[in-house]
Amino acid sequence: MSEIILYASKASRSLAGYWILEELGVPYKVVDVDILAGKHREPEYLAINPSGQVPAIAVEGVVVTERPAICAFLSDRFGYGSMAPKIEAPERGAYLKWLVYSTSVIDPAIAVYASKLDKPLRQTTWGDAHQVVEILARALEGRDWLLGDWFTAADVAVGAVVSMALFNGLLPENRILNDYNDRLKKRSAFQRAEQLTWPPELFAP
Ligand SMILES: N[C@@H](CCC(=O)N[C@@H](CS)C(=O)NCC(=O)O)C(=O)O
Repeated sequence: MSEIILYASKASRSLAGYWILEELGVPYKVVDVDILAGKHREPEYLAINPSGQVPAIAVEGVVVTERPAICAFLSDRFGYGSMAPKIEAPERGAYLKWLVYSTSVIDPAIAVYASKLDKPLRQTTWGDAHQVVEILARALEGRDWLLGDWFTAADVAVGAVVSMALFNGLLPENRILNDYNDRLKKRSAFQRAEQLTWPPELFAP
């Protein structure tokens, strides 16, 4: 098995990195890039990710950053045909769309909503948070996952963003999205990832 390294910091968006690795069930090593201690700004880590952000992964020395790219790369490599629809599968198009949507549309919409500037924005490449929630709710109505019965890495990429946003009250309330989040949280891989991202000692008095 290839050596997989996950660069992660506690209480961060590293959740997505842990989660996809736990879903794939592959062994991996964690390098703690403690953001609070400023490790993400040290030259050793900037050589891995010049943005100084976590998560990042390295597989046999090949570095991948950005959560949807990490989800796509690992799933093609270790879950092709299961966590990632194959290239010829009709589901591949929607799969790629949701992967990209997770951080190119949902993330900025959340940032604007959180900043209380939530109003129609012109000349941006994403919609507002209300539109995002409506689109996700429409896609998930009557279905467990974004591709219907098929749980894929797209649910990890989108789910990690949505789940953290809902926890922090940074998306408008929606029953379908809440139910989706409940289903995500029941997955054992999600629960392990959550424990690794927010270990109990973080909450010790
Ligand atoms: N675009 C990145 C964003 C990751 C991100 O925002 N990571 C935060 C942790 S929650 C970070 O590393 N922040 C440190 C910094 O920007 O200085 C991705 O999708 O992976």
